[in-house]
Amino acid sequence: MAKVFSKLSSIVLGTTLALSVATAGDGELQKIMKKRGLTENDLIRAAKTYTPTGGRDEFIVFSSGGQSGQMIVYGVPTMRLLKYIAVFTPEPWQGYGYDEDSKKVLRQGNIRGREINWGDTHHPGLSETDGKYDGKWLVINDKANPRIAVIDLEDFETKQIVVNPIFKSDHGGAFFTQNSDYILEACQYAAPYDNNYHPIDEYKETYRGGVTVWSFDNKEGRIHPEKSFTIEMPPYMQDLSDSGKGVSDGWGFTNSFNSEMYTGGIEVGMPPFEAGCSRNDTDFLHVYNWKKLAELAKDDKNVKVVNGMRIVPMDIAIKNDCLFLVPEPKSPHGVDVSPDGEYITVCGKLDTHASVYKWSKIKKLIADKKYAGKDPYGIPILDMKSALHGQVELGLGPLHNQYSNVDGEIYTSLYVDSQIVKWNYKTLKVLDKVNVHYNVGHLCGMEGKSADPQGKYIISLNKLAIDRFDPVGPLHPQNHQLIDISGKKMDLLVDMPLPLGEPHQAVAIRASKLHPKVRYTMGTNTKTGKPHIGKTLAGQEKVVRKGNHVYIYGTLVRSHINPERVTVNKGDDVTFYLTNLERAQDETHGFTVDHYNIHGSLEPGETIELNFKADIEGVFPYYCTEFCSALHLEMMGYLLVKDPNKKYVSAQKLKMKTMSKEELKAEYDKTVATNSATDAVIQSVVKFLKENHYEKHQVVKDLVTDALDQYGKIKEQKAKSDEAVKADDYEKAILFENMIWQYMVKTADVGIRAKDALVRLVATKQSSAVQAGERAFGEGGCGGCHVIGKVSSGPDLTGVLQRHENAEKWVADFIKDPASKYKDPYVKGMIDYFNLKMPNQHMSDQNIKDIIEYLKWVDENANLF
Ligand code: K7E
Ligand code: CUA
Repeated sequence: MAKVFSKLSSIVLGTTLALSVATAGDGELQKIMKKRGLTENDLIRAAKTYTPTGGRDEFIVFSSGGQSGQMIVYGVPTMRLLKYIAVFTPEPWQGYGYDEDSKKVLRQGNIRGREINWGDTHHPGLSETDGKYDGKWLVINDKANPRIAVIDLEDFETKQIVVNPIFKSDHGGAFFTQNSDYILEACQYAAPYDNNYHPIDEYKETYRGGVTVWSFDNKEGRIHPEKSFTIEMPPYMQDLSDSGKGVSDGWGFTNSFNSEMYTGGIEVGMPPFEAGCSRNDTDFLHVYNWKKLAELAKDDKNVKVVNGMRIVPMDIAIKNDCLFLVPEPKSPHGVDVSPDGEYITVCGKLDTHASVYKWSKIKKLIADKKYAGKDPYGIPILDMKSALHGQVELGLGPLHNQYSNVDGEIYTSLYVDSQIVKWNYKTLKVLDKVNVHYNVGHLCGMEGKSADPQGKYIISLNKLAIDRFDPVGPLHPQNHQLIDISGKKMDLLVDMPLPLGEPHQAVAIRASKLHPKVRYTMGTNTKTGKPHIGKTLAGQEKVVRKGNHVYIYGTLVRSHINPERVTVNKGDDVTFYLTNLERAQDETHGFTVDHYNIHGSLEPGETIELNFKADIEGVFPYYCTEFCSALHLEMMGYLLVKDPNKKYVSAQKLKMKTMSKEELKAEYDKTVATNSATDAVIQSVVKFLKENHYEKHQVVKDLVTDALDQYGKIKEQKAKSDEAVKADDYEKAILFENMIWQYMVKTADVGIRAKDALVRLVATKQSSAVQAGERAFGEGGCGGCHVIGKVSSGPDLTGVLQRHENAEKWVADFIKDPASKYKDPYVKGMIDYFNLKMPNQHMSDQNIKDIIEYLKWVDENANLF
């Protein structure tokens, strides 16, 4: 309470308590460099990545969260973590897996009736229009339990999980086709399509790989399994994939690493998989016409159905010229299609070369039916040499590629050499190499796998951190390293440890393409986007019993939960339907009932459902789990669970001393007086807002709506207070007056934010010098004593340039060397009045010049302060 009051008094009195901060003088930078052992290059790198408070990033990265089954969101170039998105794994902060609606999404991922509560996420994909990222949907695969999840980029929540019913693992997904009609998901470890036992000796006959082509609705953001199909492929252990684009649109490309069809067996005296899978010099790049196959798959004649999945058998695909193999250096990993779709680069882990295939050559070989042979399943094999544009020696362990905005430019990770190579896939020339820390896997370029790569940065997604960071035990974080690629030479800027799982692949998109919402329509089920069956508005709160099931229709708004007391019988089923009534940005409330293992996160406007059986007797506090307001701790209630078969003896009532009526009346008067003082502040803000036509600015309008929303609740409380006074119940009246004060504080809080925002908008535009001046004013600590528009612990500076002759010079001299003017009668008077001397803040001449510009701007807009 004390904290709130001091906040309010600062609102009422208009004073700001700030401490002055020493400015960085000229020698300061040198001092810090010396102390921290920084070079000039370090400073340049810092300047390229550092973003002052309030600044935003240019790109947003969505990284797989590896074994955490989640996704990681961070910004570039700051490498600041922004969010973890819960996908295949329960995540209590977001309530994911702890409230009913998110559980429904998570449970779509059950496999053969079993709940699976983790995932091994590998490859995120962003939805595309014409091969360019459209910022609408994000998908990711789970390698361990072959599944694909769809995340809505309007709210960064997982909306759908689809299980692949015939694969036993997947890896080469999730890859959108260029207009997001389909998502490709390639199998990894070959296995029988059905769920039965098949001896491994029958590997060649009964084990299969393949690529599932999931039908996707880019408007609605959902996969439609019934419109999807799988292309049967040999058990070659399909690996990474990519979908064609531009000239190769309609086709898909998938690597494989076990064309030997080796089946291991250390225990029966065979060499391990790793030896047997790399015996041949080449494996196969699978080239398939998914577009034509999608048409064929619509006809029941062309498919067989296993576990509900429509499968196009190999012979149908072969007969229709839809499936081909091209040899590729053994045990490859990444396959990446160029922005125009003409070049397909394959990197082999065991080969030091990158192999660049040319789509027009492959196409011609297919059209001419020029086959070098057939594999044991009858799939035509194209001649490797004739399909190749060329090969380039890059180094040890090339894995994955990304593109930049420069034509022909490609970046490849070298796992064994721990390097990134920049080269040209058209001229086949190596251009530059940079060392990264240990063992890079994927690379993440800025929209680097779209038809419109942006260049600027590449992120090296390293597998090992080893000694890079402060030790945190034998399990180390992963290390993402940001590399500037805008110059001729690559320049490694900064490291970021990622402590959640192994992020295999990450995708980056321009931040300007994302438009997430700040609130939901009131009462939304966020998982379906539809009104929630438990939607409850203010005044509709109720508790309904139906047999042994108690339904609570409740609401949350700063700072109370309605209802605050719920009593049920032991053994009852309990359902909480809760709606967050807030409209204000970032006013999330959390909700839990202690001991019952439930938790919900309610974003503004969201309704959630929480279910449990009240199977233990007792008193269970429930509360809001987000520090949502000054009175967040008070945002609570009690669930009382009593045993209907038990007799409870009432406890002896303690005699408590109470206040006299006079004392109560005095407290009531004091509270009322505080309220009217607060109201006066609110009215002055409202007057300002109206005079300056706040309604013309949507941002401010939203804030004012939030503020008035709170203010509007006062009337009802006032009526209750007056009623209590009439009934001579001052105790109750004080409580209602306190409630009024709560609403006023909230109104004033948002109102002042609105005012600040409006001032920014209606004031004359700040030149860059004015902006620099304002920054220097703030960072230099001037605000510690001077508040624009108010007398604070120093004089108001509005009009300061009118107060002196030749004022610009006067003020500049004064800032530069205050002591030189301490004897000036005017300054002396000020010193006596404020009992403070203007200190020397060691401002640079440039800072001072900018501050003068800022003060001129202040004068121009004096009416606003
Ligand atoms: Cu780790 Cu793409 Cu699954 Cu390569 S993958 S590194
Ligand atoms: Cu709502 Cu804390």
